[in-house]
Amino acid sequence: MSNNDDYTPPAVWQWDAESGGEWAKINRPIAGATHQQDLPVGEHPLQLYSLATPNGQKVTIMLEELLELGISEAEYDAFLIKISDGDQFGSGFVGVNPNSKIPALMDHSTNPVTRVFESGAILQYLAEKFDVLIPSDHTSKTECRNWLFWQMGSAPYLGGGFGHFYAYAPVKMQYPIDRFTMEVKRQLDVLNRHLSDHDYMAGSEYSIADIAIWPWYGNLVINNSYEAAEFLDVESYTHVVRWAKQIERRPAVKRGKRVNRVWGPEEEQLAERHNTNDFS
Ligand SMILES: N[C@@H](CCC(=O)N[C@@H](CS)C(=O)NCC(=O)O)C(=O)O
Repeated sequence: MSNNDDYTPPAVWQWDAESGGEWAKINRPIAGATHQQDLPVGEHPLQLYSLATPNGQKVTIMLEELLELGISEAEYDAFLIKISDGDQFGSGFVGVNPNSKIPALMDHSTNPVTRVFESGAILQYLAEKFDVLIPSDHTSKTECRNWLFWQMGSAPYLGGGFGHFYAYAPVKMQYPIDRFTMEVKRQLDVLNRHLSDHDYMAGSEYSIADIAIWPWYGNLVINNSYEAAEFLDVESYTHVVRWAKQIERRPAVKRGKRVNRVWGPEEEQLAERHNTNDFS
């Protein structure tokens, strides 16, 4: 691999499996299953295959919020997908998500069983299925979707761009760090301006827009991601910090953050979730 400023791309790119970086061993330029591996199925209607990254947390927070609202049909089993071990390339997982990324959900309450992948699609599916956490009036519902899709388009710059080059790349390179820091600070300013006169992303009601955005930008401003709070001067985004801390206090968020988490302090971990008592 060349780290030089004078790198000239070859005519045809070749896969260099040794390219380095924390996630290098799971990155591949091809899709599809690498091995036969069936997925386990628990007893609840909803079967989640995930890991407690920000994209994974969106869905476990959503499911815990549904249960908090007393919706027992939202009971779920959450199985751990270890992406660093390549579980996302097992044949069973690829059958649920051909894109080989967590989170992925199977709804066994429908006939035939419904597969749902892409965290934004999963949030929308669950909100529509149970008719909650998405506003009902036309304007607020549209606003909720605006911010949900904003998150899906924006977060890759935060995770795949800023987070990758600031925290995970094998060498610190100023050009990509500057480029993605600029974009992430712009995104934080977008949120800050919006939250300066809105309680939540879609208005006065907490919704799937907040549930999508909080695991990325909420965690970032309360310094749970990339240890970048000082570098990004997150304290200056006062409205985002206010919103993030308010959401962090929700019981469903406290539980949802722990599901499929296998790192950090012991009391914040819960490798698999099969019923409410698993949290105690
Ligand atoms: N747009 C997808 C992104 C999902 C995603 O990037 N998942 C990551 C973890 S946060 C993953 O499974 N990575 C494994 C891999 O890239 O092989 C979503 O929101 O569901």
